[in-house]
Amino acid sequence: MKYLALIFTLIPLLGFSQVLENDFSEPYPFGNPVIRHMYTADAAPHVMPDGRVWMVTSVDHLDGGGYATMHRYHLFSSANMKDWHDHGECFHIHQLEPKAIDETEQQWAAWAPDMVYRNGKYYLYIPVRILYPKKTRPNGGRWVETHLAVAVADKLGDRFEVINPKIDATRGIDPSVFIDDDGTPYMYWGSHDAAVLKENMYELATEPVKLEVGTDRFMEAAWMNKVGDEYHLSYHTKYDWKLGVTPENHDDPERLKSELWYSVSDSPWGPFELEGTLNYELGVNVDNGPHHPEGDFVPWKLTQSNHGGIVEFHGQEYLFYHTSALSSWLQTRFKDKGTWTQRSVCVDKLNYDEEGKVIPIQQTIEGVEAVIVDQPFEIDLRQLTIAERNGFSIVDNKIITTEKTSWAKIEDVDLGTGYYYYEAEIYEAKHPFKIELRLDAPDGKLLGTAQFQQPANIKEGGVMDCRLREANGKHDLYVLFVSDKASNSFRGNTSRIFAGSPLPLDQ
Ligand code: FUB
Repeated sequence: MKYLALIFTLIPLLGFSQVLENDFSEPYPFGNPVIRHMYTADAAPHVMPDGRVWMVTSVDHLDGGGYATMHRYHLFSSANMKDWHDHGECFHIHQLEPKAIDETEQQWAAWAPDMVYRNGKYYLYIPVRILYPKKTRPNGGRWVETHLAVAVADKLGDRFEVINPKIDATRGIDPSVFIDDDGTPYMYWGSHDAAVLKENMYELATEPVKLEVGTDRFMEAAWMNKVGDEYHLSYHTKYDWKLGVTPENHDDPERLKSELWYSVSDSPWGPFELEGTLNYELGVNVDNGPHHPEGDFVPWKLTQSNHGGIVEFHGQEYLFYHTSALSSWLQTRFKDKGTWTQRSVCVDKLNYDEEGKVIPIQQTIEGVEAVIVDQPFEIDLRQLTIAERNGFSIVDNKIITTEKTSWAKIEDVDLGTGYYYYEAEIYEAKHPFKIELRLDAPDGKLLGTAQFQQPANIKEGGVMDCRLREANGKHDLYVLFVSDKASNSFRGNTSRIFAGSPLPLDQ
């Protein structure tokens, strides 16, 4: 904790150090980083209901200036992981505090965000970092305050509007939100803190807890990735930032390096056990990478701020991280390392060995190849025949259950290389219920859970939807209706699995 506080107090001083001119006259010649017209960092990637991969990123100032000058977020999307469209600024720190930058003695910044979709809305999680330049700590360092805020948008591309300027009981940075297969939304942040979010997605439903992560090297940037039934928590390690990297100490095993590690548990609450490295120090082993004139390492090596986000897209996982490759190119044509806070988002593949352990990613300068998805956008489940059913009947288009868990089996559904969402439109329901989607048996693998819980919605009807995880291949699909009451009834219309292929930008 002391260590982290020290970093927070020193980073601003270090970050101000370098302001170099950017020369865009010669285009950056490689595929990584993926955004090359501005500086981006801290990417949070997710497949959204349009089937595209979206990422929200921090923005590092074009003229440098350091961590205190991170004031806004941009949104980008891709249909193939390779070509990215800039949807523009989606949030500015002025939306939280109009005087945030110029008129107060405090300097407000927005650091590594996350963004999730839930029941028709998009939620943006913002770590607010306030620096008090004139208020010093007893040790001479500057006073820093951090907390989390939430903003919401009805559609991606719209500006997010603040819905909660400060989530109670949050202190720390780098929020990441993970919705489990049973529909529970967890938030991870700070120094391995975790809590469940309320259904409204902008308040905590539980007290924060400190997770056991199996190492004292955890520093920041928690990210949850569920792999099969295992919960993989990845994070940036504490490192020896004073030492820096030189040609001499470059490979020294004793040097504490800035890496991404991950710890594993069978529960989202842990305890987690350290399992291994996900991303080596930035710039290590880059195939075909340009070399620094002074040594056997790439000139864009960063000695800190290794920040990761993971997304699965049609059968392949990808790690999003950032490097200073672009600033190194724009400022010195790869003759020097680029700047700490002029970072750029890179994408490379994340693979596993035969035992299911992560193989540390191969950082590349070429980037990944384009993914071509050739399958329908949606599967309309109402058009498919129910091969078998249990515990419900259909009368006048109304589903009437006689058991707390009833189900319909639909045979041989082709989920192709992946479908990412399920949605049902409900007109009326007698009692709250949820819909689970499972593979191959009523108690088979759970893909996702859509909840229809709020009494107000029960009278009015509405849409229930959920994200599906690992919905691919050809399977018998089981649609389960689960309620506390055996005798329930509801009437609906749409029942579809969708986001199977990315929509073009204009739809
Ligand atoms: O980008 C600002 C901070 O640097 C993030 O919050 C950290 O994870 C590190 O990337």
